[in-house]
Amino acid sequence: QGNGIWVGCAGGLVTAVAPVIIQGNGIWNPHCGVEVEQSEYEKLVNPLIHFENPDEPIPESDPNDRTPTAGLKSNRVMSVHIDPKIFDSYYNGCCNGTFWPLFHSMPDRAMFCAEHWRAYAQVNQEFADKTIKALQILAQEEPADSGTPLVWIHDYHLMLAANTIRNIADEQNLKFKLGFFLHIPFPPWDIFRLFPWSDEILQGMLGCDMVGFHIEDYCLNFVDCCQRRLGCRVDRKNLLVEHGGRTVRIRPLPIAIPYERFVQLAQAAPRVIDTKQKIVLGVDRLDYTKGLVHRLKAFETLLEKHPEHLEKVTLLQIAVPSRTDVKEYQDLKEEMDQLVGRINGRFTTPNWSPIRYIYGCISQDELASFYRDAAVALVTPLRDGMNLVAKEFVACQINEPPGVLIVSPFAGAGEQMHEALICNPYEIDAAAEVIHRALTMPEDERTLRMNYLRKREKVHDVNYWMRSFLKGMGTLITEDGDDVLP
Ligand code: GDG
Repeated sequence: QGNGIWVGCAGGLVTAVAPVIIQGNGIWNPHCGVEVEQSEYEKLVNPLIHFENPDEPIPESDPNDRTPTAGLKSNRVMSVHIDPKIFDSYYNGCCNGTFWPLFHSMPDRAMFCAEHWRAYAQVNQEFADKTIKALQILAQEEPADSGTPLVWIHDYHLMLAANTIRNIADEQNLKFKLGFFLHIPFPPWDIFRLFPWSDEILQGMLGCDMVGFHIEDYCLNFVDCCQRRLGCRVDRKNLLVEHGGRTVRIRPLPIAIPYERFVQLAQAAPRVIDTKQKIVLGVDRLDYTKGLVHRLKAFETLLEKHPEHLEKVTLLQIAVPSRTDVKEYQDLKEEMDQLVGRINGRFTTPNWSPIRYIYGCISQDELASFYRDAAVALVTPLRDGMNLVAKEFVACQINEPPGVLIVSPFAGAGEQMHEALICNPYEIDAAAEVIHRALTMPEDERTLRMNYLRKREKVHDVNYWMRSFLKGMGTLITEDGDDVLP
């Protein structure tokens, strides 16, 4: 950890948002880890608000500084200093111990704790205060005709901040637009209402002009909660919620990937996998929402029921360490270690092991090579906001004939990527059959399905997502003056 940021952990929000922010010379609030190459890091010029490491205050900006954290030394940086104990209650407690499981519809794993909630409210307040300061600075600096500043808040870590920002900024007559994007699912009303302070979350998010979710189901869940918990007037067809005398727009904006970048990575990546064997690939943060235990069991069932795959097919599972301070995650690691050991012990022969398990983070080049050369990708979360791995796999499938994508209907990606094989991860026997079908699918069917999948991701890439959000906010005017959603 240096200057309050962590380098080296992988995650969807970072992979999706950081490149567009870097390209756009924009602002970035890297409070939960950034994984970018050093050369890209140097271009990360204007991070605005981030957590400060109290032991290492941010030095003055030096234009000749070429170190990885140079971006953070810009004088545009504003730090949010959080006491480590509060941070623990906020991040490991409320964010990852409560919201993460609850919003993934796994309430039995969620803890409800007033102290964690207070820490969450405090951190959100501090982010809001810094944002107000930033708006004040912009108001003094910017010429009057330079447009309205956009505050774009990301994810479940900051669901209260918008309402606070709006109240203070309105009082001070500051010009701004407020947008929010949630990277995880928004749960149905019946799950959401389990959280004792759920009304405050809704009010927090309704401080925005527009709230974006990956898919329409999450939008409808949110609209439903606003109506049933707060009594708001809502328009389900047009996804509008009336609150505090304003109309808040709710939008499905499926996140995507930098498609061309992954194609290029796949073109350049060296061959790592021995192609004599068919590889079934899994790439996930080690998280209980990703369905890894179910997946290993489905693969075991495949080997049991279809012994023709013995010594011919290998499951290559990358599991990136994640939230290692949280007990649930430590327990999952233990369970995975045991399960991999048991299945390998059961089927391994002198020349072959059924599962290759990498617990760690690999380089993007190596990842692209795996994506390109795998015969099947298994994207089978129990619940997932979107899932970028499914999209990255498709982008990297440049070999002829291509491989097969298997995706869970409980991921946002499963809602969008209709040409993939759909697989319910809870149904172990059926999942094994889907893997068998993928491994034995005729070449022309594989090609047909993959062509459709690739076409969609190519057109609807992460820049399209970004532009759609900005258009929805009315902050992006295209050449023909059109500022409505595509
Ligand atoms: C959240 C939501 C939503 C993984 N292993 C390695 C590695 N990765 C990268 C992948 C991908 C990212 O991590 C994982 O993204 P996902 O979307 O699959 O999942 P979350 O981290 O849970 O992301 C999710 C996303 O936000 C965006 O809105 O899609 O639903 O949960 O980009 O490539 N990268 C490298 N080495 C690895 O070993 N370099």
